Amino acid sequence: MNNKKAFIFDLDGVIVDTAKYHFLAWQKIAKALNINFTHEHNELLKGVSRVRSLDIILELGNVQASQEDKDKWLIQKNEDYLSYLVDMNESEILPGVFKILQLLKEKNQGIALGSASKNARPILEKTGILSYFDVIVDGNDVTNAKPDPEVFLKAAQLLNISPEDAIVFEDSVAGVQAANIGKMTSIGIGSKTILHEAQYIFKDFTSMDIQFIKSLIAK
Ligand code: B16
Ligand code: MG
Repeated sequence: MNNKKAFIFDLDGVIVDTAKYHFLAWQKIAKALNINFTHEHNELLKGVSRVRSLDIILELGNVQASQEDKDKWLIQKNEDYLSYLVDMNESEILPGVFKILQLLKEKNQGIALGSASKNARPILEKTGILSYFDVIVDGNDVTNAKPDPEVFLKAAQLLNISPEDAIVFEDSVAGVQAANIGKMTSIGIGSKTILHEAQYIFKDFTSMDIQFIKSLIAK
């Protein structure tokens, strides 16, 4: 029996905490438009594409805008977001992630990235973990956003592994739903209350033991 599985990692909120930088960049746009944008609102943007994120913020402030303005703000937001990533290095990898990546490599498992972000590659490069990934599927490669499972199905397909043998690590509700819809094993990373639809939930990777990963490989 072939025990090779596809382990698919979301990026923001799973491998690195870039949500704080997205927040700062969106907050600047919101402030300029007189929209009240809080940390709570920021939760709504997790796992959501850049374009949809702007629409959510405009809806919060009841602001109507032309496509031209929206395009301008999307560029401004991304330029500002990228400025926070300039000094990014391996210290920004979330606790426990490295250990899991190493274990999966040792066990010859398929490792993929499945992220909505269009900035995924430079983030993996800057944090020094790009070489761990056999496959990268990000916001540049998909047309349907999570909870559509396209991003994860593509990753499993590129690894040549069936969806039933894929395990997804996700911090967003939409991402957990995408994994479930794709008939994959969903592992929520974060709050039990928020991610209750996941098959397994861990606060972070430090609370996940090696035995658990080994049991997923053996299934
Ligand atoms: P970008 P993930 C998502 O990444 C973020 O959670 C979400 O907040 C962001 O809007 C989206 O990427 C797009 O990011 O502006 O870099 O293309 O969680 O799917 O890894
Ligand atoms: Mg995420």
